[in-house]
Order: sequence, then C-alpha cells, then structure tokens
Amino acid sequence: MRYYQFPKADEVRIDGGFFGHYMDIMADKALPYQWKVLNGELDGNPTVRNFYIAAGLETGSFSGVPYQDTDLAKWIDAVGCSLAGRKNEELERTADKVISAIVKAQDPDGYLDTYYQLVCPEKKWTDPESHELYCFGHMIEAGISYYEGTGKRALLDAACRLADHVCRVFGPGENQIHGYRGHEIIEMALVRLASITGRKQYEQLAEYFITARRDHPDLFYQDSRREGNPLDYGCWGWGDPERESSSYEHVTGHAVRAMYLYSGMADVAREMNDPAMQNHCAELFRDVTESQMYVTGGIGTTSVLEAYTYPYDLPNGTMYAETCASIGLCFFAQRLLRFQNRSSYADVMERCLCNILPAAVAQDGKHYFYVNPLEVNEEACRKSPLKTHVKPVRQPWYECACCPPNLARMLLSLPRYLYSWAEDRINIHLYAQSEAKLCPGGREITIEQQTEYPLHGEVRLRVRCGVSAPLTVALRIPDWCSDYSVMLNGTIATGKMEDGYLLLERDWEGNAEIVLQMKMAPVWLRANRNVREDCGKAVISRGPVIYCIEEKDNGELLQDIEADYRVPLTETVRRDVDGFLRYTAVIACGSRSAEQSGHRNCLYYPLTEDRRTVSVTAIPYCIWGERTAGEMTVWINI
Ligand code: FUB
Ligand code: ZN
Repeated sequence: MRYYQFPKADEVRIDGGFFGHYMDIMADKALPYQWKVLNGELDGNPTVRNFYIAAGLETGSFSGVPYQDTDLAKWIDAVGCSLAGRKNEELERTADKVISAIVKAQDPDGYLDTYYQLVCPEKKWTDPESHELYCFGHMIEAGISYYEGTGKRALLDAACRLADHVCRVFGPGENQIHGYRGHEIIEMALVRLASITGRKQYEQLAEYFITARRDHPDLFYQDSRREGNPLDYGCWGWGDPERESSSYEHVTGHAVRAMYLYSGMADVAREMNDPAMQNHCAELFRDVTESQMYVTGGIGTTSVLEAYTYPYDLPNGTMYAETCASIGLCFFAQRLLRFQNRSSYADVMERCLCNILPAAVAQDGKHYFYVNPLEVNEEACRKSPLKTHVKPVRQPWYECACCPPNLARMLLSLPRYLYSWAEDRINIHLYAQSEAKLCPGGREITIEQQTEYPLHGEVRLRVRCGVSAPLTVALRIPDWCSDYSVMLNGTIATGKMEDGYLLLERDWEGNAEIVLQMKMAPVWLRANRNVREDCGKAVISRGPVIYCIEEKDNGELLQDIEADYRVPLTETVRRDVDGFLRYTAVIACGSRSAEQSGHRNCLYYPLTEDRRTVSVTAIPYCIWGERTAGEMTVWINI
C-alpha cells in the first residue's frame, strides 16, 4: 500500500493569484477583525473572557453557547497557519498572551472546557450530547498548528494534557466511559497529535472512538433515552438502528458531523493500514459527492438538524449548505488522497475552494455566510418560515459562529493541500501561484507555480531538483477540462493517465519548466435528471468556477429569465467588485416576459410566445452579493 504525505503549512507558500488573495483577506483583515469580535468589541461576545474567568484572571460568569471555546481555538489554529507563512510579531504576541490564559484555565487533570468548568463542573462527561470532545479536539488542533507555525510548545503541551485526560476517561477499561460523545473532531485531532508527538496511544484512542461508533451505533441512543434527550442528529454512530439506512452505508445525519466523522475514519484507516476501512471511506465519499452535493460544493440539504435528506434532494433556496460542512468535505477529500490518489477527491476540494468557501467571506474579511444558498430573494428570507435561516447578505457574526473562524483556519492552511508525495512521486493536486520546497525520498525539490488559476487556465511550473534521480510528477487534469496540452522544456510532453493524473516520469535534474494549458471557456452544465429542483435549468461554469446571475446585472424577477443555451456564451473582463481581482463575466442570450403584456397583472393567463430578448450576465458565485444586495440564482431556466 502506498501512502502519500502532505506538506506542513511552512513548506508551501501561496503568494498571489486567486487563492493568495483569499489568504490575504484572512490574514490581513479577518484575523484582526475576528480577534476584536472574540473580545466582545462587536456585541459583547464573551469567548475570550470565558477563558480569563476560568483562569482566575477576571471575575464573572460564563456566557455564550456551550461550545463557545472552539471559536477561539479555531482562531488560534488559523493564526498558527498564518504565522507559518508570514511573520507578524504583533499577532504572535496577541496569541501568546491569550494562550497563557488558556493554559492557566486548564484544570490540573488536563480538563479544559470553560462551559463545564464555570457552569456545571459536576456534570463533566455526563451528557451524551455534550460538546466537550469537540472543544478538546479543536484546542488540540490549535496547539498543533500554533506549534507548527511558531515552534512554541505551550499550547501543544496543553493539548497533550487534554489528550491524556481523554485517554484516561474513555476506553474499554473498567473505570472508563465506554463509547463516545456528541460532535466529532477529536478523532482527527488525536491522529494528528500522535503523528507530531509519536505517542501511539492518541491514535489508538481515535481508533477506539471510530470503532465504538461502528460497533455500538445504539450507544448514544440508549444514553440519550436515559437522559431524555430528544435530539437526533443521526450521525452518532455509523449504523443508526432506527433509520432505514445507516450512516455506515450511506451518508446520513448532520452534515458537518458526518464529514468530521468520516475524516477521522479515513485517518484511522490510514494509520491502521486497514484497506477495508479505506474502501469504505471511498464509498461514503462517492455517496455524498455523487448524489448529495451542490454544484457549488455545498452539502447539507435541510436546516432541520442541519442534515442530509435523501439522494438528489438538492433544493436551491431552502438548503443548509453550511460553510463548515464543505470545510469538512475538504478534510475528508484530502485524507482520502493520502491512500488513494484519485483526481475525483481533488476535484471536489477544488469545487469547494473555488466556489462555496470563498463565497462565505466578504472582500472586507468582516462579513460571512454560514448558510450558502444557491438562490436568494430577500423578501422570502424575511417572510418565509422555510427560509429564516438563509441570509441574503453576509453577516458580521453569528450567535453560533462556528463558520467564520473555521473558514479562517481552512483558507490559511491551504498550502497543506497543494501537493502530496511518496518516495518517488509528487502529486500536484491544486494549481495556485506558489513556491514549495518538498523532500520526496530525502531529495530537495522546489516547485514554483505561476498562474492565475482558477480565473485563467495556464499554469507554469518550474521544477528544480539538485540531484538527478527518477521521479514522477503527477499533474491533476481537472474533471472540467477536456482540452489541454502540456509542454516540458519547450516540447510537447506525453505521459500515462492514471486516476485523473498525467504522469510525467523523468530524471529531473536541474531546472525544468512545465507549461500546462487548460482551455477555459464558459459552458452550460445541467444536473442529473433525478434532481427535481434543477429540471429545466442549467448553470454556467468556466473552468472550476461556478457562475450565478444577480439582480444587479439582470433586473429583478430572475425566475422570469429563460436562457437560450444554443447561442454561444461570450466573455467580458470586469473589475467592478471592490477589493476583488479582475474577473471574467459571462454573457448568455435569453428572454423575458414582454414588458407590454396585457396579462402583466394576472395571476394566471393563456400561454403565448410573448417574450423579449435580453442578454443575461453571469458572475462567479464566489462574489455574489458583493456589489449590492438583491436576488441571486445559480440555476437558470433554459
Ligand atoms: O455543534 C457545533 C456546530 O454548530 C456544528 O459543527 C455546526 O453544524 C453547528 O451546528
Ligand atoms: Zn459552521
């Protein structure tokens, strides 16, 4: 079995282009803004204060949601990722200071969850739905990222104490809790901590949690009945005894929890070298991405329990499509790439990273989407009970604010997603303006990418290798791309295609230049005919970028527009979004109801050919709502 390693955040530097732009937003605008929010400057948000109270540095009582701690943990995680690539002394000092309060707040036995510590210490580990392991997991991840970004161990040591505590409390032993608790993430965190510290017990505990959910899927249900807990997120275990299908066979339940569970499962499947579990993960990935994923990379169909429903149920205006769920989908895809190098995993990461995830933050870094709609009408968001969770504009913050700091850590950790390698091979998963120093088989290889991808389809790669040795450079050919060429040092390069990667097998001594040209033209996509919502509609895409139409360009009543997909699409370059890059808008030909129709005010009237021709302007989904609020739709009537 071949396993691939991914870079640490400081081994790759993304320095411009589309992805660099979003990393800049996060580092320069979002991190300072989020720090102010977490310190209560926006609306009295109590996150940082809770830690100061728990540390005995301030007086007062806990406030916020029970898992409020994770917002700060994710922020520190993001700071760690950012500092790995760009030094910022002031930011580091700020993080060091709050970390010392966090360390002070930790109990001598390693426990750290300010809600339980301050509100109900007697209830620690008693509630099957508690977010304690979620808080622990995020803090462990923060400790690791901060250590990787700065070399400082204070939070990493606290993370080890957290993990040691969980190892004592959970497990098969007589005086331990058998089973698991609430929201996943601890599994991924433990495996990552084991690989940093070399402590196998953390990995074994992750395996214990994963297999406990598989072997005792009813454990939570028994507990929850005992506790009279009415919640049913359907993703406590892989098998759900009370549902037709189980989340072991099909992706069901809470969208974020499921992705975190499966990501942890993929980590365990790799570490335990378990091919059956690995294939199982691949099946689950296929299940979610082939029948329950939006064209933007969103997942999670309904706001009721923030869950999946059934295959091909993908409503555009009432969906959930939480930002964190697509972040979880990227975690899952990247973990699968560690043991199965298939382009379909990186294609999904790219779909999320070019569409739903950048759409979730405004260019000012101060406004965010939690729910990511594919169709918006402001009045419906205010008045329809089915849409009250849908916001027509990005919000400064949320009461349950899991998404903004999660997005910061995701986008600032992007360097970790570009490449993977084994002894004799480097896989290039994502194209982004960047420089990397990688060491497959102990040889130092640098790769520079010059590109404006995904806004343009040309990628120039300069590969520098000190020592001559055979090496395969595997270029992902994205799923959207049917017309491409590859030049190596000025001549056409050919190679075998394997699982969506073009393999360039050579002795790579000295400098080499690869030029990958992917023809990027706008096209119409349609949905599988089982997706009832999208019948009679199509979406415009250009490369991996999904487009939408907005009221700002096309007037109100977007549902009145019918596009003529037989007329070729044209392009126009624009720079009209404050703070954003130059981008390509796409123009389609379409029609609308005639202005002068005598039936204008009738609710129903006889069908006629009474339509006028209009041009329809589409812009990348990631910048919807940036210029002004108004109607938006991704799927267009055809
Ligand atoms: O429960 C913590 C977070 O809140 C979940 O990850 C999100 O889906 C939201 O429910
Ligand atoms: Zn979230």
